[in-house]
Amino acid sequence: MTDVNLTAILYKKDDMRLEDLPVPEPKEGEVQISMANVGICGSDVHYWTHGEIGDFIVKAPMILGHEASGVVSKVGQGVTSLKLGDRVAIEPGVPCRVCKYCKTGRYNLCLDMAFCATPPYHGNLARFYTHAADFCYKLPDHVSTEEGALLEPLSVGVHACNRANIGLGDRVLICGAGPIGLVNLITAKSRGAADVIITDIDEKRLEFARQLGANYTLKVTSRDPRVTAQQIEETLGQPADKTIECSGVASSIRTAIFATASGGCVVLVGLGAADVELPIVNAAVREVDIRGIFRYVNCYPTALSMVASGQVDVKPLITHRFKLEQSLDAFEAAKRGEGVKIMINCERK
Ligand code: 572
Ligand code: ZN
Repeated sequence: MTDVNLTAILYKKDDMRLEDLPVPEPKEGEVQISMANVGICGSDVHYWTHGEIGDFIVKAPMILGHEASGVVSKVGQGVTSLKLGDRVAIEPGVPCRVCKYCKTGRYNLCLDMAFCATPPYHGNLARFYTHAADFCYKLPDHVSTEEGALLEPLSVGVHACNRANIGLGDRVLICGAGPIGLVNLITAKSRGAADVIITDIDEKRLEFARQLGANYTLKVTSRDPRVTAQQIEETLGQPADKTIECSGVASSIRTAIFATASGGCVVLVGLGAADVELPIVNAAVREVDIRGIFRYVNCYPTALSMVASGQVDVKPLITHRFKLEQSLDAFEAAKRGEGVKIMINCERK
């Protein structure tokens, strides 16, 4: 196969193909990017294995990938912020810029957001891709393109910790030690959390979390959320000030509420069943706020500063590396639940 713009396209459920597509040309305000690294997200795997997430259904072939970085290879008309050869991290969601959410700075809530690899919008797991220049962030020389790709999941951690208002001295509970639990762990620690306890049902994931700086870990064994909450309180010496729930599992969300101190906050990051029974009166009468997040907003600059300053090290999150040509193997490994972050390198040889 000729390979000018080798691209990973999802045709339908269980049908991802590598094909050579035309090289896209940057429109006004856009840059063309020679892709460097793309991390695999749970949603990429889910679209591949199920063909849909909630109301978002793959009805036409869709290019996968949204945790990405690359090198500017062409500059569209009117772009002055970037030049040929700039290494950039790509913020994958481009909003409408004119609605009330965009105009008040909460562009993540924009109803017209074009988000990479969310139907009907293409992602960037390819050799070449075009993107709005103002949603590309130039990487300093000492920040790698792998770190640039990791700014995407890190931004989810930054937004969740912003929503929980995590700060100096906080005792934080993180439920779930998958990639998103881990970026929240890193972010909470860097914001000065005194103690972070992280829970999971998988001991290997907890060991990984300890290596990344978790003060305490708890392997969840009880089916009773009150029992698990009691174990968390005993470990921390008191209930958690703030909790970030990253599993989306109903029993874990219940645990999150019971384990959070009165006046505290639970941020729901993980998404599972659409309807979940919760101890809502317990939360209400103890003034435990329950907040959601939708991706992130204004977080890329913060995530980049955190990495560029050396305050956080995201590189240990990468456990597997594949070339673009090996994308199917990479997705198979992700489907098997191997490792933490699987990174695909899109550079030619
Ligand atoms: O990296 C951003 C991100 N956001 C995810 C999932 C994976 N990666 N979200 C969960 C799913 N929702 S959604 O609204 N949707 C499929 C568009 O259910 C978006 C946020
Ligand atoms: Zn994602």
